Amino acid sequence: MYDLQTLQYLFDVQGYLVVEDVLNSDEVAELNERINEQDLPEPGKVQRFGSAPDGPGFLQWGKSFCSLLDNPTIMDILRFRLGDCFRLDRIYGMYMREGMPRGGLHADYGASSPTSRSKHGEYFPFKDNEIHNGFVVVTWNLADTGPDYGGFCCIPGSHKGNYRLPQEIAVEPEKASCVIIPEAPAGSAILFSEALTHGTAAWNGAHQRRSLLYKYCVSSMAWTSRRVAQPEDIELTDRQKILFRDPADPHRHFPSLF
Ligand SMILES: O=C(O)CCC(=O)C(=O)O
Ligand SMILES: [Fe+2]
Repeated sequence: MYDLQTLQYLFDVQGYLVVEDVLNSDEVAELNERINEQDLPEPGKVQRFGSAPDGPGFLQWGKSFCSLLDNPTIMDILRFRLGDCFRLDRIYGMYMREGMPRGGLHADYGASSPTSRSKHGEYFPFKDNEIHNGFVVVTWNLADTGPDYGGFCCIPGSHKGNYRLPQEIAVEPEKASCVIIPEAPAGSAILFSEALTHGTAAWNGAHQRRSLLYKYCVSSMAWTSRRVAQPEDIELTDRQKILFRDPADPHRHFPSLF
């Protein structure tokens, strides 16, 4: 794995980052086993599972899901994006079977966002060598994803873009060479800024896509008015509990995670 400085550089210029081998094969198998136990409907009409809010979502399915909340490798990377104080805003799992179609390209902030009023190219304030960029998603891949299969796709660098996504790319992203599907094997985590133009590519793998998405934001922000609940009967660490707090000003009303 690259050192933190290099990861910071790559995350900044690309708007996303793939960190491989964060989980070993036993850890991936354990998470998959817990998901198998849920007897979820076949992916098809539904593409999401274990969402929260409301409730604790898939965090209730076992301690291994809670350990991902503050995985040490990922926490260090999140820290340089979100500062010392950030919260968990929402979670969900994504599963797909062969032949499932793509979703639309979108971004929640910046030029292509339908709602954000943040100035184009300015959602990404860089101050004192830190990027306090609002929302970062950590996607844990429990099955191989990449150009051969599908899964997460994005336009690298688009988080700094000043223009809206052109219609001809939005309509046929699979034909646009600027839209990439990063190689992200089982056990890897994809981190991306919600300001990045991204989406879900059609799934062509014979195996099921399985990813767990954890969405974090700076402590003073919130996406929804509802909160992810702590799981019952699973012991969380003090640090993990901080992630469930209500939005508040960093440091003054929200403690540091570090
Ligand atoms: O991983 C994917 O398929 C994309 C998920 C997505 O659009 C999101 O998390 O906002
Ligand atoms: Fe998205």
